[in-house]
Amino acid sequence: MSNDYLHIDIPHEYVTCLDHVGIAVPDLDAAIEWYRSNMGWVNHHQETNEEQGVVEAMIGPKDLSDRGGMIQLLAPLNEASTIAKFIDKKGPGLQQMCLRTNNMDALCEHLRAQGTRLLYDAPKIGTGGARINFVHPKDAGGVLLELTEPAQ
Ligand code: CMX
Repeated sequence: MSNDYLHIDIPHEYVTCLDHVGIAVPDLDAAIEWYRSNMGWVNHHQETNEEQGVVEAMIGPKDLSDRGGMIQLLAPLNEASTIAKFIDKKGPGLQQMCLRTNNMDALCEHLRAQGTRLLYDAPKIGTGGARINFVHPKDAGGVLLELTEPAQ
């Protein structure tokens, strides 16, 4: 495998778009209903991720053909959940921003080479089987930055 990506300054060919922003919510159904009745957005995908301690919904406009970023509503599965801790500490609200990559391994190598801290040594499984990792908020200007490589 080529190591060329270690020598580039900006890995623009690997980071393709803003995928979603994640909002911590105490009540998933109530949050879905708020976006339906106020914005007309619908729930396109819902799943439980035990490892991440969340039940989540990906919401967006009904017609996704003109697709921009979506909103991920994140409710805690239990008190030990990252989302439960976030809500306890800061209250409900914006918890993360997620950028999409087409090459998670190359991007993570590049970030580590810059001294940027990633939360996981190896990507974990996120929404719809995507490979995910996170940049620590202290290394990303106070934003918890998720990276996602969608499943093929
Ligand atoms: N956004 C911005 N800053 C955050 C943050 C967030 N979501 N969460 C924590 N921080 C800040 C804290 O305020 C703290 O800052 P100060 O030291 O100035 O107070 C600092 O980061 C470290 O906080 P901490 O208390 O040491 O660590 P936490 O226990 O709060 O954990 C983190 C923080 C990022 C390691 C944890 O939230 C994590 O592992 N996140 C990744 C997993 C995740 O978020 N899963 C849910 C979503 C799943 C999905 O998207 O699929």
